[in-house]
Amino acid sequence: MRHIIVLLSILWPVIAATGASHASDFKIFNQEPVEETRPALTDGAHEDGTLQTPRFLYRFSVRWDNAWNNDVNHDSAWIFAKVWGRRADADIQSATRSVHGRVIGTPKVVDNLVKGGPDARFIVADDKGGFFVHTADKYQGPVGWTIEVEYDFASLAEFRRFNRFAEIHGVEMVHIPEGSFKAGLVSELDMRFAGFYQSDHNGAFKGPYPIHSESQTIEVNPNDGALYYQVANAAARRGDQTGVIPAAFPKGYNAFTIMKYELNEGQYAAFLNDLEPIARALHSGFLDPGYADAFGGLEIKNDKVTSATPTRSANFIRWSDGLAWLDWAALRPVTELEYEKAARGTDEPIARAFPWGTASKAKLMWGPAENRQWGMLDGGAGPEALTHANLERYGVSPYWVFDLAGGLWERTVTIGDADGRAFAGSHGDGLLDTNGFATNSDWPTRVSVDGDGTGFGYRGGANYGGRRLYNEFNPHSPVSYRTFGSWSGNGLHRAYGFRGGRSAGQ
Ligand SMILES: [Ca+2]
Ligand SMILES: [Ca+2]
Repeated sequence: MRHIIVLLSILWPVIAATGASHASDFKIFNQEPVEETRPALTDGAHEDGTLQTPRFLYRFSVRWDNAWNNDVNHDSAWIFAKVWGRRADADIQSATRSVHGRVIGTPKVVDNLVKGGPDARFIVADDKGGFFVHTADKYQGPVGWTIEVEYDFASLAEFRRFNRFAEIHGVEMVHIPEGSFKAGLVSELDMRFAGFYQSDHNGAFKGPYPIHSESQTIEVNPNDGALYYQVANAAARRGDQTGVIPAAFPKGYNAFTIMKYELNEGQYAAFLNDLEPIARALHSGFLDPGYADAFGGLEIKNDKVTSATPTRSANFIRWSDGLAWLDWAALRPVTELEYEKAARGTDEPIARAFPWGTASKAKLMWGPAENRQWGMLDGGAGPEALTHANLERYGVSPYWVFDLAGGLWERTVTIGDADGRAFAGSHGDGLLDTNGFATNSDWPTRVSVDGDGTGFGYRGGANYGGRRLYNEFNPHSPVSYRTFGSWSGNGLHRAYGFRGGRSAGQ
């Protein structure tokens, strides 16, 4: 027996969107349920005996300004849903108050919010943990669509009827197309920065290292043709100089997506507000006394984590916090090699180049603007005026990814130790352990909350504010520099943030 209930909006709180017009003006709004289909309360099965799981049709609008689809690539939004409610069974152990929505079928556009704007194209993840939406046509400019999508909440039965509501989340992403590229140093003069290179038979520099296949296994050693790097004195920060990078390790050859901007305060606050109190406390680095002096905007008001600067990059984020957010959002961390691909593109690399393709910052106008939300420092046109000829002005990579150098440090899975090399690129499933930590077994999760760990490192440099001298890591690093590429420091810091990605087409 099937019951179809058309619900009144009044039963379902509509979640206000966060968003402002700085680095990102992305917003999701007008969320509402359309129709719910649920099993009979008594048997939960179809008349033919097959199991019927609860599901419902949901409608929301999404909008952002600097969307594009051009000859190089396109941007997109990764959309996922959480359903909240009071659990019927108080004994169920979970760090989150929600369950993760699984997409049924393909979403559809019911209204185009931009007059003359492009059609939308949807790519639903293989694991149904969310979907991408991007412009179907060649285009650059604002996009907005009202979308209907059906979710199958496999564990929805845990929740009391009428005592639940869905919350749709979105993250701006950039598609990095499949293709070969060269990783590492272009000049042997830079070997002290621990960048990768192709070794000769003696461990000496032969040139950057070519990545030509996702399935290649990469030997790390000082032999002819292998990948190698120098570690100088601070070995633990730079890597073990050995091992084999297996076929499963994401190398940046296959297409993938990476977040367009660093994780921001609004996105992280939404995550914290979905955690039960103990898990929330374990991921609330912003409660550290040092945060007040750290350019951070997260605070607690009426028992909710909130920010007056939701599009500002979130700092005081530990690696373990970032992994938890990625698992919750059904994304995954990116690797050092993916970082270099996203930051460099497929052109012949230039020595000491930043992601914008030159070794200069003379034209760079993107940085800490109003309230330390990254924007145009000269008040000029924003990212809507991006072209392939003005990358340096906006500090973007050839794929138009923002702040891969500068902003906050990029945390990436390292090739420099065994835990990093074991990463196989699995995606988060929206479910966390009882303390709110990521659960993927191939992710480098071996960290203590306030200590160091293994399996990850730091790339791209960061803006430390006015107190530190400018150097190779403040506020921007050239793409190939990896002096801290294997330093798995998990501490809280004003210059430490996060960014993740997802394999494309999965
Ligand atoms: Ca950065
Ligand atoms: Ca998980």
